[in-house]
Amino acid sequence: MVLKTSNYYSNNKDKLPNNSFKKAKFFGIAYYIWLLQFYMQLRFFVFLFFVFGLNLSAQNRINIIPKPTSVLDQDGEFIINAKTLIYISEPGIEKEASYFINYMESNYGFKLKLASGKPKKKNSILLNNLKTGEFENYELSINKKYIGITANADAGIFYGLQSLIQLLPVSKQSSLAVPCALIQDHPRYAWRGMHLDCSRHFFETNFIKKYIDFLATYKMNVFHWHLTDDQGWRIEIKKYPLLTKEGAWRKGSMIGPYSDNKFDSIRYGGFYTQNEIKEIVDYAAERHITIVPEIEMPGHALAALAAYPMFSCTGKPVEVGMKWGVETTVFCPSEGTFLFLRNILNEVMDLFPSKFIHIGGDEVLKDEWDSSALCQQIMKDQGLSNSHELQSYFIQRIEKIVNARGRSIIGWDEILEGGLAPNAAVMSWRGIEGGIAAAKQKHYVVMSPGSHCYFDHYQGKKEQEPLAIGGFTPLEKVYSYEPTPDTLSVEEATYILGAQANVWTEYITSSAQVEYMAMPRMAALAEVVWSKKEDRNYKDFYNRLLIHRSLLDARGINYSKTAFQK
Ligand code: TNX
Repeated sequence: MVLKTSNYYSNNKDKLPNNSFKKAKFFGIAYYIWLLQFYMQLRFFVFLFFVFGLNLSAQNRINIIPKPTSVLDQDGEFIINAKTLIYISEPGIEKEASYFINYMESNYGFKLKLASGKPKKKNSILLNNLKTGEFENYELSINKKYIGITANADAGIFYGLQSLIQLLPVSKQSSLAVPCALIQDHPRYAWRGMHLDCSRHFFETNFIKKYIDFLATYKMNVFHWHLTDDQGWRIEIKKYPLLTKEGAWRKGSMIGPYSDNKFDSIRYGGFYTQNEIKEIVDYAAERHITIVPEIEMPGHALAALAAYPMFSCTGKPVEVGMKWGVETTVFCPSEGTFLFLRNILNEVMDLFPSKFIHIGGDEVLKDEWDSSALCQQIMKDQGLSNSHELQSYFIQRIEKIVNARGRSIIGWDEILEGGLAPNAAVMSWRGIEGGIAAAKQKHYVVMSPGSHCYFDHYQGKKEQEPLAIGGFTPLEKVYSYEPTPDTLSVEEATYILGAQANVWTEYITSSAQVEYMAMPRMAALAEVVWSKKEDRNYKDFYNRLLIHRSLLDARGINYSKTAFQK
């Protein structure tokens, strides 16, 4: 308004008559008008400063990703130093407290102490678990004297600490100023997932832990660990040692673009021992992350069949895959195979306490089944009319094994074909249709469509990016994803557990490249699955991310800069 008036004034000033008397009179009036203008402009700038200036500084002070449900920026700061004491409301949350103590020690070099006795509200951090149920919400209250985190369960305390960590200055110093604020927060979805394919390329346990730490930073709670595929079996199974002795190693790998059809002849492989797996499961649990292991069947099973060829329909020897893609050699739906897979799954379930066990189910070529006399006989005996129904029969047999241990299966959306197993959850990857169909049938769904959730796709112009499988999924596109399709009724929508991004690694050969492909897209997805739908605003996210980058830099993460290059 004022700016407009000032333009108006300056425009009209030129039109005044050139007469000295009138000029003198004019200057008198003009002076007063000018004074008035000056006063109004001053008021306007003071107003701007208080309204937007303070707001801006609020935005700059609190840049948590994913955006919390509500943030009230308050005046002042709390200073954390070596004398700050941590109090816990009850013994259960010592592990959250020690997570924070360890974090502080390794990042800032001083060790906070866990205090006992009546909490003192002075230079202290009070962790208060109300223990009212398995909720993930928390309240983080920071004032000049103390910091309080109150939650209904351990997970909320952990998430409150993650928010606090994001508010700390990144540089190493002995007193750390944290802005005073009141933050109340809870997630939108129960399944906030990230996947990693460790078959096509193998990643050491230390990197798996680092990856789990990325998830923890963004309050993600499911790590989908893709452990078996055509190109390598990566989990030690005591009963079948050849799975890792032979199935974990390939003679060479495809190199360069798929169309070049070129290979190296370098023996490649690796696997996780059961002890390593236990350690990683515990590491994830300390960070409130459930690991959902994936054991692929009946397709993507070449590595297993290279070790135990008797479980394919032809029984012919095969080699661990060197080429990416889909193989015709798959598990045969024979009783021998079901026994083999039952023994494997039992060891898997001994290691992983997750409710869901991922059994794959995608891209099953039916060639061998169609030409197998045994398969024709099974179809006849079971009254199955086609090979899709045979696949459904296969999955239902596996479901019984998993359900017998009180667990549930989850599989890629192909498990809908030929009829969904009674208790199966569906991971929708070929678009969202599979997810919609499953939700309408009252089955749980995790959305992971290739269009928005495939982090093996390019995130920038192909010519400027390292070789990837294809596609185009830039940061903003990930951020725009809405996991609940609007075609579902309110009741059907309750079956959408959440969403997940997949990091397939055919073209991702190193852990540094995993970081590059996953970050910062993981941060965008975290906001999709955690924050309020109505709060989603790419510009606001992007501004917070610009500041958040310093944390990624401090942690030495090889995140992609593509989204920041304009
Ligand atoms: C399809 S997603 C696959 C994977 C590949 C991926 C590459 C899914 C269930 N199957 O085997 O690695 O595409 O983007």
